[in-house]
Amino acid sequence: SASIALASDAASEAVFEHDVVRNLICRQARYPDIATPQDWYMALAYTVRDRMLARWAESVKNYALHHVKVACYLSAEFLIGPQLGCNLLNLGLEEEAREAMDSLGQDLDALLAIEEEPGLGNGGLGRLAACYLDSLASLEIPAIGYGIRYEFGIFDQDIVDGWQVERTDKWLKMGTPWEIIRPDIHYYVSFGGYTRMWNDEQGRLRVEWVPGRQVKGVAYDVPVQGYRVNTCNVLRLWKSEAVESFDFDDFNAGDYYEAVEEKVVSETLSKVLYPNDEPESGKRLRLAQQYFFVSCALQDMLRLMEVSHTPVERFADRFAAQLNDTHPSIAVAELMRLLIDERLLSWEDAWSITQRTFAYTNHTLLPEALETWSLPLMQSMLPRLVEIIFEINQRFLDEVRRALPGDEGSVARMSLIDEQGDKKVRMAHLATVGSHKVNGVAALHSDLLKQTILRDFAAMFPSRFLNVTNGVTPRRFIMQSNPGLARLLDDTLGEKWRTDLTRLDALADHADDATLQEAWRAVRRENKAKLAARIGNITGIAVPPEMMFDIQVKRIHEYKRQHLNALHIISLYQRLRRDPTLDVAPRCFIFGGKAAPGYDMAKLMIRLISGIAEVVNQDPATRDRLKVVFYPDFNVKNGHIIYPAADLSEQISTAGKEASGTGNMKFMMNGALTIGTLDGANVEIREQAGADNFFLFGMTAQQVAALQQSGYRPGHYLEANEALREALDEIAQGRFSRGDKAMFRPLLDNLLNADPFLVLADFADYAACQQRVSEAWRDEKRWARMSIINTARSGAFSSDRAIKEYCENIWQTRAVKIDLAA
Ligand code: DL6
Repeated sequence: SASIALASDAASEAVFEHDVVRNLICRQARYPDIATPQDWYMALAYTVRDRMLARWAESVKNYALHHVKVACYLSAEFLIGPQLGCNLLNLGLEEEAREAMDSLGQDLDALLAIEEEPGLGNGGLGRLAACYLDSLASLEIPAIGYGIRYEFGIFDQDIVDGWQVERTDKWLKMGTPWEIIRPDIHYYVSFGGYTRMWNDEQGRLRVEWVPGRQVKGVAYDVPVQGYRVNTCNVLRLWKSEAVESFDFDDFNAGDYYEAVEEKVVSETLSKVLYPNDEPESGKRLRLAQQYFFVSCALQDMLRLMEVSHTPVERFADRFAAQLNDTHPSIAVAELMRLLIDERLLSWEDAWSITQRTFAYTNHTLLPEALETWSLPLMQSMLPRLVEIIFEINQRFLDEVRRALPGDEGSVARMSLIDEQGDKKVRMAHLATVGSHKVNGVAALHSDLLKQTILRDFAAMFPSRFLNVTNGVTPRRFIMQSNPGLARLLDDTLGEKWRTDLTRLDALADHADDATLQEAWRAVRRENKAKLAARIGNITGIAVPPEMMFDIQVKRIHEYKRQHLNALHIISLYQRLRRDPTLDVAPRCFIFGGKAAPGYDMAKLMIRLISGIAEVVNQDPATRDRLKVVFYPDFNVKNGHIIYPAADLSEQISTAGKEASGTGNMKFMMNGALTIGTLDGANVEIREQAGADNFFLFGMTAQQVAALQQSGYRPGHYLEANEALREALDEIAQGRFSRGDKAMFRPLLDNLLNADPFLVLADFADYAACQQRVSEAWRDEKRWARMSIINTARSGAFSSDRAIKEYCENIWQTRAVKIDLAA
């Protein structure tokens, strides 16, 4: 494998070109004269993949040879984004590929543009998992990502008449060149049935799970190439299949349809990704998905122990397994089952291995997002797992009772089973009890985690809790998305920032340098012109690139408060209409993001933004100074063009609600200034950038909690603020709904009567802060300086920093150099 990799490395552009044509013929069965762009894309992708696979083989060989510890990232979502561009970048093949395609009469950028992205995640949590895989490979850490190969990822979003319309994401319709199917790597996963106890020949008490049915999980591998290193790791995704493609007994008995049905039901398991922000209750299939991929992953890890002749007792020395939120937390009980029922370890030994193997990352404090599963549902689907959970719970609560004698309140609060009403299994408790480390994803979030939902656990096991602030990969989010900025950084600082983002810091010394500022503005102008052209193409709205681009892209959610942004736009619009001479910085407000299909309020927020756009963009009084755009189908690929074009990044969630945010980091790296609350990682972004280079507004998390406790009255804020009243009034009058006064009633009623995310309470301060933004924008030099400093101080938000912390503080994993020449 090393020699194959070296041969391709040494290869000239002519060999690359030759390989593309060979792949076009041998894999696509097409010859150049009749090849479509899709054929060329596939041929190029296979050519790149071949170069990765040679490195992959060498990486795997080394890991096995040296019995290294492997970090396993268990996640129901991996939002990996388009692959071709980042693989070319990481392999250092961009120029070679561009020239080769050029001489074949093909434009590389056009081919990059036709790639379908695998939408195997909802948003931040799934994208974080993908950034971490990129960093693990780039830092040469042996790692495997384990997840689900959803046939349909997150839905595609159209905007029709201002409303979100969901379309099935058929990302596999043309096939994907990035996966390698491994029919030989498959496992059986049981569901339903019952358990029975028996004594084996040695007199040991054994438990057997007699399943009602089984599903087969087949490995689909996606290679993950590190940046300019030889490490190539794997993302192993499981696809569900029927145990036998056809049940021949049924078939022969003439029951053809029953046989086919079994196949259809089994394949349903990995069919579709569930959108978040919707109640989980009753979603049997979702629980089945979680258990399915986790069981396959753990069986795979046990197999890897076997092939390397390592005794199972050493499992925790060979694997560190990170639970990305509670979605994979059933793994705690499943590893126990595999160790005690199948490997015949004692409970104590199995528990010690389990706790040393797992660590758990919490990504949300929102009560509605905390996973619980109905106990009866779990009992019917996973009877053996429930028995094990009961045993874990009993032993754990005994420990609690010993530590806190007589404190039955703590026992009830900490129990893995919620006994109030219909019984439920609390997955965050299972993950916390079964892990040796628990982390939040930003400093504030980790503190709040210890003060709120996991307070009792933090008091009992203080050393288990830590913070790892999220990070994002600068490969995708600077080098690939913003090549102009990357070149300018190279010219100013040299290239070392590319592998050590903290080196950007030196840029701050040049923040006032007029030449740098001019070059900086030129890069930004170009990025904005590109986005403006795209917006024109997609929406028909003409946006002048000279305007300030004020951008909020993220999932649509009440706590993220896109409606606060919308209310401010309305009030700005009203002021401008009233006084056309008003001196406000011309701005283009750009929104993007998907609403969960069942989340009516979020969908209404999209409709409101579209309605405002419709009015404001047409009005001759304002159309040269205000533009509003809803950019449809925000995804990783669209992010590439959006982040580098932002002047202002909107991070305006109610303090205490956004665990971290990662979009905020992508914007900062690309030189956007942030307007934000003290929430999630905004707090650390402001610390890094300096208070002068961040637009802060709003209540703190403490003030939010205090106000809510003392009885929040939105009416109070309404009475005190005329602009706010007028904005809400104009919505109520149907101004943004083509005269329909009923359309936004639910949204207005919610704000006026409950306002759970304190939009009205923060409005005045937000509007005042936006005024300061406008003033700062007028001073070109000041703005450029602030922008440069933001990029300079963004080094702390590289996912490389986060992964190093995971390795040192949680996983105890080390880099392994893959040397092709050795
Ligand atoms: O940690 C990644 C990402 C954070 O940046 C966001 O702040 C947070 O909302 C998100 N959490 C989820 C939780 N979903 N569930 N469960 O997506 O995680």
